[in-house]
This record gives sequence, structure tokens and C-alpha cells, in this order.
Amino acid sequence: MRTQIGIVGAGPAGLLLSQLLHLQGIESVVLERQTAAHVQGRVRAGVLEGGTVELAKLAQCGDRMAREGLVHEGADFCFGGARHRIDFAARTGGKSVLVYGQTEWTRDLMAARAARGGTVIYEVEDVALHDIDSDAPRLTWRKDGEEHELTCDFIAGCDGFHGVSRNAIPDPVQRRFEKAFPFAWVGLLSDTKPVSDELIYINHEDGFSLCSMRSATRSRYYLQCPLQDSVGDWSDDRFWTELSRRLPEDRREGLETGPSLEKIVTPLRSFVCEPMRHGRLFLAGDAAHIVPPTGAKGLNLAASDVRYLSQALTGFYRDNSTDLIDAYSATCLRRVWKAQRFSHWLTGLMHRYPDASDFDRRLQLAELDYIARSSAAQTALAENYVGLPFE
Ligand code: FAS
Ligand code: PHB
Repeated sequence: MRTQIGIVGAGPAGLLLSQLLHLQGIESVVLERQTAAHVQGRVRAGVLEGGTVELAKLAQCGDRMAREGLVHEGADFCFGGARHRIDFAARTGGKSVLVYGQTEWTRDLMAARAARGGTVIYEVEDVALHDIDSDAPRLTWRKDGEEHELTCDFIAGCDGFHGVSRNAIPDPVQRRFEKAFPFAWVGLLSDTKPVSDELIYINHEDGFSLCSMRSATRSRYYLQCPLQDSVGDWSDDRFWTELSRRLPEDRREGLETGPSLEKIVTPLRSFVCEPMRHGRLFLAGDAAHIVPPTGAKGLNLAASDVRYLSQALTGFYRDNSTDLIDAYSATCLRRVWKAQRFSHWLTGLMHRYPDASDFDRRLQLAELDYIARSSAAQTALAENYVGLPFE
């Protein structure tokens, strides 16, 4: 097989890149190891920055998102039993975020690629990258017992944290920066009315909680839990009881409980691979970086990488220019590290650290109290939450 761009991974990054390139007349082939149903069934992100929503429109896969997504102009931050709403729109000149599940957007992206005859090959095995230092890189894989090969001009590694692409960057070149957090999140999805119209971030004596949603009838909740916990440790009853305890008193009454549709325990980690480009290989999304989900940046970072990469590849084919290609890694990493900074800061602000001293706890509460009373502090939080401007 021959194409212009070989893409590994059919998650949001790989599908969005394939769609944006197609609209510029650039061919791609996407290789995915799971089934389409498996990819679509993964419940992950829920909050999209305005820049991500704009990119979805540009990719002609944002119609349902615009119809069904929930515009949120603020969120509540709770500590010491009190609720403080931060008005994102007032602090950022009218910017907001859109609540729209990653599963829904993945469905829209899959439909858009299928409608335009995109080549997405599911259930492939043993994808391998070859000759990424040459101008004729190759991908090989196995499917239904048969060996396959794709020659292309460039490879986009969009295969997530556990993919193979990152490892194609040789060790002396590749630098990894990582930090593991001493706690995890247990997440629950339920067809129950959300406890509030907007998200609630809670710093409670017994740990962080987050009240989010996917629609007016589907809720998404998270509780901080010990790293060693597993889903089996968290019955629905235990989850609802603990969530209710951590809610501010005036919200407890309105908590609607019900059977979980899905439960996960996910550890929190920060990770960055530098550079995000080596030869004819570009990394985008979770293949290059992971942020703790506290700041809702993971999916949005994947979208911003793809924005830069699609612009760079378009510049190569349309203007025969390598300027944006050569700048890709540095441009992405400036945005990635700012998102890492915000996610790390918000995680530190909202979680209970097992080894925190009483002094640390007082500092945390003092910073929360400062944010609750300072328009400058609220503006800093809001401008990061809604998404920093693109370069
Ligand atoms: P993805 O991991 O989504 O997609 C990579 C694709 O590559 C997958 O489909 C995988 O099957 C495929 N692949 C992997 N190896 C392959 C191989 N060798 N060959 C072929 N295909 C291969 N972000 C938020 O903003 N908010 C959240 O609340 C949030 N919650 C999360 C919860 C969990 C449990 C996880 C794991 C992530 C969460 N994220 C969250 C982050 C998440 O949304 C990612 O940022 C987003 O999925 C990134 O998209 P991709 O880069 O496309 O990677
Ligand atoms: C979610 O709805 O899954 C979500 C929302 C905001 C976050 C993290 C996760 O900060």
C-alpha cells in the first residue's frame, strides 16, 4: 500500500488528523489495534476548550457537538464546606468550555471518516515503524494472519501512552519527563440527573471529588482514592455514600443516585516525551504526553497537537515548505508544558496528599481562600481552564 501520511491509532488524535488532512486533499491511512466499538466505548474526557470546538467545526465534524454540547461559563470550587463559583466568561472576555463526551466526538469522527471514504483499518496487530530517518518511512502490520506494508511520506504516532510510536525515537534522542501522583481517581458514569448545572471541584478533608456530566440526564463523578484501590473496592453504594459525604451541604439533597454504567480507577500521572518529532515521525496526543485529568487538558492537548501537525503537513504539500514541520515539536511543547503546569498546580490545590503536613494543609486552604477572593487569581485559573490562545 502507498499513501502520503501513515497514522498509527484511531483515537481522537488519529481520526481528527486524518479528517483535517483529507479536507486539504492529503491522503492518509489509519491503523488501529482495537475494534471501532472498543475505541468508541472508552469513557474518557468530558470538557472541550473553545479552540478544540473550533477545530471540530473546521474538520466538519462539529455539528452534533454544537447541537448537543453543553456550554459552561463557570464552575464551582469548594473547600471548607463552602462553594465559590468562578465565572470563566467574566474573567476571560466571554470564553467558555463545552461539555461533550469524548465517546460522542469519537463517534462523530468515525462517521466523518467513513462518509468521506477514509481508510481506517481496525484490529491490526504488531504495527512496526521502519526507516523514519529516511524520506520513505514504512509501516508494517499483521491482520487476519497476513503481513501488510504501507509506504508513506510521513508517519503520525497517535497511538496513545501505551502505543509503539514513541519508542521508535531512539533513546539517545528521546528525553522523558514524568511524575506519578500518590493517589488515583475512581470514576463513575450513571444515567442520573447531574447534581448541579455546572461542574463542581471539591477539596474535602477526605479527598478530592469532581461532579461532572455528559448531558442533562447523564452524570460523571470522580473521587480521589488510594493508588492501590481497584474497581472491586468501590461498590455503587460505597461510591454514592462517599460522594455525598464530600459534597457541600447545600448540594447533598439534590444528589440523584442510580446504578453505574461504567466504573474505572485511573492513576494520575504527568508525562512528556521530547522531542515530538524525529525524522519523518511526528507524535501527537497521549503518545507524547499525559496530564493528570484534573484540569481537563488531555483531549484538548491532543487536539492542539493535531492542529499544528495538520498545518505543518499542509504547508509541506501545498507550499513545499518545511518551516512548520521543523517548528512542530517546539511549538507543541510550549503549549504542552503550560498545560502540564496548570494541571499539576490544580491537582496540588485540590487533592489531599498522604504525606502532607498540617502546614501544607494550611497553605492549601490559604491558596484556595486567596483564589476565592482575588479577581486576578480567578482570571489566571479561568484563562488556563478555557484554553490559552494558540501561537
Ligand atoms: P488515545 O489513547 O485516545 O488513542 C490512541 C489509540 O491508539 C487507541 O485507540 C489505541 O487502541 C491505539 N493504539 C495503541 N497502540 C497501538 C498500536 N500498537 N497499533 C495500533 N493502534 C494502537 N482527558 C481529559 O481531558 N479529561 C478526562 O477526564 C480524561 N479522563 C481519562 C481517563 C482515562 C482512563 C484515560 C486513559 C485518559 C483520560 N483522559 C482524559 C485523557 C484522554 O482523553 C486522552 O487525552 C485522549 O484519549 C487522547 O487521545 P489520543 O491521543 O488519540 O490517544
Ligand atoms: C469529565 O467530565 O470526565 C471531566 C471533566 C473535568 C475534568 C476532568 C474530567 O477536570
